[in-house]
Amino acid sequence: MMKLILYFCLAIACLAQQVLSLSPTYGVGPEELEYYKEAKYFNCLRSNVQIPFSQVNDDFCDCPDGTDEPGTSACSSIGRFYCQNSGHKGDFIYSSFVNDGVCDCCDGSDEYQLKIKCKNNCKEIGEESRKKQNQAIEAYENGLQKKKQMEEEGTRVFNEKTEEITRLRKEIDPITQEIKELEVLVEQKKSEREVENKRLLDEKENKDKETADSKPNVDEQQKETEENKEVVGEGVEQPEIQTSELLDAISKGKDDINNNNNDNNNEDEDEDDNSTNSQDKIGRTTIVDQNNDFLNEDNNEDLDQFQKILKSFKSVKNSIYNFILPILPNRFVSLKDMDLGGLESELSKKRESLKEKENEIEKIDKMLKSDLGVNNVFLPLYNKCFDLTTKEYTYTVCPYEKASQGHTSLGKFESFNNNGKTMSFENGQQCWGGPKRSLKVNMECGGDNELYDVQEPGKCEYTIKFKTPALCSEEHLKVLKLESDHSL
Ligand code: MAN
Repeated sequence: MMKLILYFCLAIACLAQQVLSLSPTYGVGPEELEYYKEAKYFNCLRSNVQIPFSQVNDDFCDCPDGTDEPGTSACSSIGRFYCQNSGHKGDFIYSSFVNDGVCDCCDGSDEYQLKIKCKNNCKEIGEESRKKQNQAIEAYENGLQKKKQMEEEGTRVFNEKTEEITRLRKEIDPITQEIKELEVLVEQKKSEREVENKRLLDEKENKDKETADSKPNVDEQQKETEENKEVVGEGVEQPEIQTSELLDAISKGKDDINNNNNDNNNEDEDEDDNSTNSQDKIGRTTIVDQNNDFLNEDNNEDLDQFQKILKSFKSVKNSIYNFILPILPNRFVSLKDMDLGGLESELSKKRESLKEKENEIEKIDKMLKSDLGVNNVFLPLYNKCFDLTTKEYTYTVCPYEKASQGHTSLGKFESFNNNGKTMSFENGQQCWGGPKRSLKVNMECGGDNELYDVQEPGKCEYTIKFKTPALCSEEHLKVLKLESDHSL
């Protein structure tokens, strides 16, 4: 029994000896070493209390800030212990981890009471960590190079777009002027046509009246004339050939028909005259010689055939006419020589071209006025989209535009925040029992533009990380290199 008490006392003494013999600088970080130099008194570092220096690292917490026990766990809730970790990099752990039976420092210095035997594996860990650090530095340097390319591309595109918008703005004025002129011409043509139509109508009414007076069966003749009218292309005035006119020509024989066709061809060149001429002929050709050989019953079939051929010739001619006119360049057809259809088609082409240019100007203007970062570094991200596919969804982020989760909108681009490091997308699809969906894209330096690590920290409030060369900086590279040097 006496022996046991002796062993116990020895063990306590050994332990006390171990703690008591702890150097006052044990567990002190390199920046604070100077405050732990041997002296009569120790000034607690972060509180206005002075204690005898002999009480530093005596395993009893005296300073309210715990700074008198850097190497023990006595001030467990507030103190910090510094692991030297030679071969790797020094690090702080909570004082409560000291001598708790778990190896926290890679050099094992936190477990000096030998409750557990810790291996010093700082060298291996250090080598691995340096390898990773070097890779990170390499990736960063690569990112910085790509950033330069993005800046170059951004500035080039910015200048090109500035030139383009200047050119487009210059092109707007003459087109607007041309549209105004065309509008006037179209109005003119319309009123001319109205006048002409009215004149023709009056004239026709007069003729009909005259014919009615001189011939009782004029109604039938009139009906036949109406039936034989051609359906002409929209907006294009066409020569009318009356059946009676044809019959008249036929009654005079083939030569006359040829002449008549030639007349019609000439009329195509001046359509206003054409209409007048054909109307002129109405009255003159209404009487048909029923005894003409060519028109006897045997020849009715030939006549039908002939009329069909003439009709198809006219419709082919009309189609060609309608097709060619709109595509004929202006230098071949002067505006004042165009008919109403041609002018209207030209007007709508000009209006379309104006609209296209105005839209393009608006688009470019919006882009040039956006926050494109220093040296337009973000401009290469404009009009681009990036995807991240997880087990559940594909997330798409189109910087400056919109973001989505599959088909669900996560919002429209709102602004850059957090010193240009976060892109905010707001007002996405309403969440069931929650807010409208929104997304924060947190950017950091990387060798490529790439999304990763999507989270939904709040219901329908999403975050996603975006690696981009645009966020790499020379200053941060210096910090990385410094950290790497310190870890040696
Ligand atoms: C969908 C997704 C989820 C979201 C729920 C909310 O399932 O958009 O991200 O949390 O809706 O109801």
